[in-house]
Amino acid sequence: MTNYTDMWEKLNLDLKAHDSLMQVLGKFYGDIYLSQQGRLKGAEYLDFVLSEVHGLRVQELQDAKAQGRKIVGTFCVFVPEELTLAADAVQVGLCSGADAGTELAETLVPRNTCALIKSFMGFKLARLCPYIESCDLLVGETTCDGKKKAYEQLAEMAPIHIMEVPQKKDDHDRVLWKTEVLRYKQVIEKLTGKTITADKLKTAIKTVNAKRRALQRLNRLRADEPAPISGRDVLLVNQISFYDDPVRFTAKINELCDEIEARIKQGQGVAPKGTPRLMLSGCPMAVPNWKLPYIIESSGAVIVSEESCIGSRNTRDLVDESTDTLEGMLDAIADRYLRIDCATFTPNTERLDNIVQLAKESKADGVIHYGLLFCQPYAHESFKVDKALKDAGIPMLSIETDYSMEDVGQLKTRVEAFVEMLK
Ligand code: BJ8
Repeated sequence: MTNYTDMWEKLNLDLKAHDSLMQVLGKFYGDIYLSQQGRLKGAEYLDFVLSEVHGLRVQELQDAKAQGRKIVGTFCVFVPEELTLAADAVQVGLCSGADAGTELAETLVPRNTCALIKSFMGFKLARLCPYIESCDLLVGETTCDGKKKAYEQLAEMAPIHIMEVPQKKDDHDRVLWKTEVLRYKQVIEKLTGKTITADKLKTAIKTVNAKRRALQRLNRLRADEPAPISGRDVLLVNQISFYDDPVRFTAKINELCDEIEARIKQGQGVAPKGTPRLMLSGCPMAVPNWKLPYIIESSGAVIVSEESCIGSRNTRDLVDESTDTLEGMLDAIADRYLRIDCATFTPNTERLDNIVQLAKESKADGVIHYGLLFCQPYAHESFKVDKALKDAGIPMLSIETDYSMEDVGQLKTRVEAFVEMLK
């Protein structure tokens, strides 16, 4: 096994704390993932990427930097990866799903801040994340108040550009958003010293769309009955999509889909026919936030879809590929990203329609609405989601939690009761 200690040292990680984190993560992964029965062969790619999460991929980033490429870290699906790639930079997602550095984070953000924000602040402050330490630029965005204010603190520690995401989707909001897309184009061009041409942007749009198409294909296939792949594995696929090389990732996911197609032909699944099928909806589950999926799938149900930014919300819409002019492509990018139905928008009625549609398409028997504790936007919308699903005849259970393990027993009892009711 390659020793990455020198690399981590150069990145100024706290080696001792990092070692402990890796040990916990390895055990957690073993318990939740490697214990699964009937996994697909293609899941070996997932296991490999995860086993090298702070190793090989980080090494690749250092190699890219040595060749003059820049690394851009993001916290939200509003940052257009197409522009980052067209400027020959690498984009990595930095949303964090682990309880790490929380005490340090709470010296800069209020205690009643969601776990996701505390996590990325904690990772930075405790020097635990080789990705954030590899970044030449962080890109934040004006979505929820918690993130906005946390970025002000982060700006004291690292170079950061903030994209202004509008709160509404009227015509003048579209004008603002297009301006922000253009502003990001200038920022990334300045960072990399490369001009984004129509040809480069076209290629980048195709690359990112291909990644989304592979994930859409995976989502269509898993709608089959019996479910051919576990929700845990698909969540992992979505999590990995934020930091693996996009071309390699797309090829691997398409291979996985080929294998699933063969499995479907043989009528095989990860759980017997008739197993209650659940959809997850709500806040993103960043790696290694696998707590709730594990609870659900060890309570006699299988997860068949995720209405979340680390799920369908990020893959549902493609950038229109029909235009060849630079201006036309920038418009297509602005339009595609403004279709994201994040709960920070008001109103956000399209999310309700999208949830009902996805629940039907994935043949979900019920929905679990997942809110991170102290996340106001998603907690508010959970009431409307409940009503929309009730009107469609689909039962919903609302769960609020964080990254700690203290409530596992209590959550399991509630999930088991919900699954029993669906039976
Ligand atoms: S587009 S969902 S990735 S903002 S959970 S930090 S909302 S308090 S993550 Fe998100 Fe972009 Fe929207 Fe998607 Fe705030 Fe809520 Fe925390 Fe959240």
